[in-house]
Amino acid sequence: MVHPGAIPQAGERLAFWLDDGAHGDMQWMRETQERRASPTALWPDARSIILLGMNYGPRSDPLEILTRKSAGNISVYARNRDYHDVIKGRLKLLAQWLAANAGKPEVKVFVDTAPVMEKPLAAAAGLGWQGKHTNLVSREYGSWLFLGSIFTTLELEPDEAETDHCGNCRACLDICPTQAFPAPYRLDARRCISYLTIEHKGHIPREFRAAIGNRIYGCDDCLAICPWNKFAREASEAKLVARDELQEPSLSMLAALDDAAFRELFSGSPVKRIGLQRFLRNVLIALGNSGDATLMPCVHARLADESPLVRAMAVWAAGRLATPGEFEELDISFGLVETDPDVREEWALGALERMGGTGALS
Ligand code: B12
Ligand code: SF4
Ligand code: SF4
Repeated sequence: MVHPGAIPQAGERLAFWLDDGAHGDMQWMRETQERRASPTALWPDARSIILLGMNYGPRSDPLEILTRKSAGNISVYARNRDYHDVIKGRLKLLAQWLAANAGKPEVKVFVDTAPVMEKPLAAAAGLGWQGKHTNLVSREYGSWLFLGSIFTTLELEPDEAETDHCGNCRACLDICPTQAFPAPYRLDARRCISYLTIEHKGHIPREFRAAIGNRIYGCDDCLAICPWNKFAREASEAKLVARDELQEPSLSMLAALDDAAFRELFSGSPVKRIGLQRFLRNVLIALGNSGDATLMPCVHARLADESPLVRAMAVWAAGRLATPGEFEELDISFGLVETDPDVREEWALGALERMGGTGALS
């Protein structure tokens, strides 16, 4: 529990982050800046904020799947139901109890559904501390807590803030595949695989594609490497335990999904929110990184996809998997008739790379 004024530094830090452009094309972060920076601006009548964490600890080490290159790695938080739905239900029950038992105060519940800085608030409420990877780390659950909050007009006694237990450790900073941390406690979202594969709607810049490996939705590396996970426990809420078919799905199965099959497979999961085209973009990057030439037919089948976003990554993947001469033949069949400028550029850069050039034009 904290009072609304408990995070005086957060607004300034948010402004620094936004002014630096670290939010990339998440324009909604800028649009909600004032309310996000201050819980009082969000709801002037709020007197107390109750912070809650929900454990979603994985069954096995998420870093292991990264070595199985013909499978897609979906980040732990998205392997079953959307946490917004799961947690909101729980928070509402608690809020109802509060309303009925504490003199009918006004209550509002949020799980990343309003502009609330959940991490610094949770740290101020003693749930954990913001680690150098910027997420909240708990001494009891490691990195694996979802956060939510209940705002109320009720005056409650505040808890003590948790202190920083990172010490000299920098494991999360060093493991990041795309060097997304310009400094400890600061994340440049534009370089983060979570942002690139989930939030970013356009083509993924060439410089990050190889580093993405088989991460097709989000990334857990900085969370998974944290030594405090030795205290982590497996999620007890069944809706947050990985569904078998999303634990290690084969890239060939995923690349063949049509819209209906995509919606069915990811029904209730946060993955559904990015839509089939962005999802296939990510799967094709993973195929290109698989080093498995037997997967070339999956890539071939997407070279004539109706979406330029998908076609572009099919070309990139073909450039990485095709046998000598094969890419050049495909270029004659598909590249010469391509009309989209971005996809044409992928053909040109792919050809250049295969000739030993850098392909560093974009
Ligand atoms: C935008 C966003 C993203 C963006 C940007 C992430 C970021 N670090 O800002 C992207 C898309 C990259 C992202 C990725 C992920 N996200 Co996210 N995301 C959010 C969201 C909506 C807002 C976060 C925010 O306010 N960012 C703005 C920056 C400025 O705030 P900040 O990160 O707190 O920055 C602080 C530090 O920089 C610190 N600081 C700055 N300088 C200094 C100096 C010192 C010395 C110190 C101590 C601190 C410090 O002060 C800042 C203010 O507190 C929250 C939900 C919410 N409403 O809070 C979820 C949330 C943070 N995400 C979450 C999760 C699970 C993830 C992923 C793990 C998902 C995944 N597996 O792919 C990754 C983790 C990547 C990472 N290392 O952060 C959870 C984190 C839970 C937790 N235990 O902390 C949240 C809270 C959602 C939830 N309700 O559970 N996310
Ligand atoms: S989520 Fe992945 S890419 Fe993003 S900061 Fe962490 S390790 Fe780096
Ligand atoms: S990995 Fe190390 S530096 Fe990073 S959050 Fe965990 S304890 Fe802190």
